[in-house]
Amino acid sequence: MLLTENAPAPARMIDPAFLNDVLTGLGRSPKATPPIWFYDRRGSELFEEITDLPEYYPTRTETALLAAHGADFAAAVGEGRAVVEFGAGSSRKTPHLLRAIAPAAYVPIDISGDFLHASSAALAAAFPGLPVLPVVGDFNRPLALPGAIEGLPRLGFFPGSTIGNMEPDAAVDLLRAMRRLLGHDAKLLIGMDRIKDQDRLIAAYDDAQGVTAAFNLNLIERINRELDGDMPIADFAHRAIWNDEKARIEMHLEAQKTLHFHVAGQYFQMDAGETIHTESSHKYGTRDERLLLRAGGWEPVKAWTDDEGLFGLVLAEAG
Ligand code: AVI
Repeated sequence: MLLTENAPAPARMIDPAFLNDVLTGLGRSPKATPPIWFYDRRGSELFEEITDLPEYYPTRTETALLAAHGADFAAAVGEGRAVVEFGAGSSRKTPHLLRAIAPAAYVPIDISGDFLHASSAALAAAFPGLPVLPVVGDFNRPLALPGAIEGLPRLGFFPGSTIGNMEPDAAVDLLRAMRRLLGHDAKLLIGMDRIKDQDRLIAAYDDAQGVTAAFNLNLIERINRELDGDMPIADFAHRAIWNDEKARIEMHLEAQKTLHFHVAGQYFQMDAGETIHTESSHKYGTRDERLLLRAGGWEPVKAWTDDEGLFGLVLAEAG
């Protein structure tokens, strides 16, 4: 049962937030752009391909955890909650949780209306009788939950280690905002990628088939197409670096020679070897993940991991 309260935003020619982030990011030193801009249609397709790569363990590991521990989730969470998923539900992960805990409603929140409505329709078809209430919006900004779940206890669901793409201070702010949105008796099930062997991490972000490189370089295609840019894509190379001090994989686009280009009429220059830092993917140890949750107003109560300890799924209660 798909119930829509919010209409998708109308399509625009130039997204002013994208323009502002790119011009500001290319103007600073070192250059950096926020990772949200990877996800145009092509970027989203490439990300889906990444999740199937042999080197990219997070998606299959987390999905296997969700499939394996349904009885535990049901015991810890109980029936009749409203599940609020931060991000459009994935057809691979979300059904495992919904089947296990028999929720009273399902509310996926995503900034991309098209993607959200497609995934919501698929989940509504798979769970007849479950009210599915998609909310189009940016969960990094204040938003309202549908009136239909008023009074229901909530379970926040934030899989995929998406929290890892945020700087730790922004991650704490988001956890606090989730805590406020979900209420005092809420629980949160969150996926976090663990710190591990450096070679394994780098391979996951620099795969042999070059899909992650294409995903990173697609940002340049998007800037050229949507922001009237002339960035020479062939003169950039994908780099994935482990930053040990900050416990994160960084993706960069490295200039292969001195470059001169324009974006929206503004001139930029890059030296050979200079990079644009396009994404950080923070990895958390078992203590770090608990510390992060507590700082965000959540008390961790249980955690599940795979045999190799690659990925953590943590259940926390509103603190
Ligand atoms: C979406 N996010 C959790 C992915 C990650 O692993 O940080 C994005 C990604 N970037 C490169 N590969 C995957």
